[in-house]
Amino acid sequence: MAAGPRVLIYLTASCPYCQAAERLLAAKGVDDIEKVRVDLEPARRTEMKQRSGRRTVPQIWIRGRHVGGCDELHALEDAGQLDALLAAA
Ligand SMILES: N[C@@H](CCC(=O)N[C@@H](CS)C(=O)NCC(=O)O)C(=O)O
Repeated sequence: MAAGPRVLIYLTASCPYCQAAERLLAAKGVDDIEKVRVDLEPARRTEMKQRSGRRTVPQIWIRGRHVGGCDELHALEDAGQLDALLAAA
């Protein structure tokens, strides 16, 4: 059993890129998602920047691997790699 959630996403409530990423993950049937609301928890935005080296939301980790933002998530899907990444043990 993998430790932690399958997907970790730092996001805000009003960000369209965050909503698009969530829609893709929902379409993939992913329900094991830890969501960190950086608009509600500014300290976690700092944490997100330190962990990812990025300042934009969303920032997404799949099984502990940082994949980037919404565009990178969709690029993985377009490349046919997202399912395998989500399924990896
Ligand atoms: N290419 C990025 C775009 C993300 C993006 O622009 N997010 C906006 C909110 S919707 C943001 O974080 N803006 C704050 C900033 O640019 O500092 C992605 O695909 O995730």
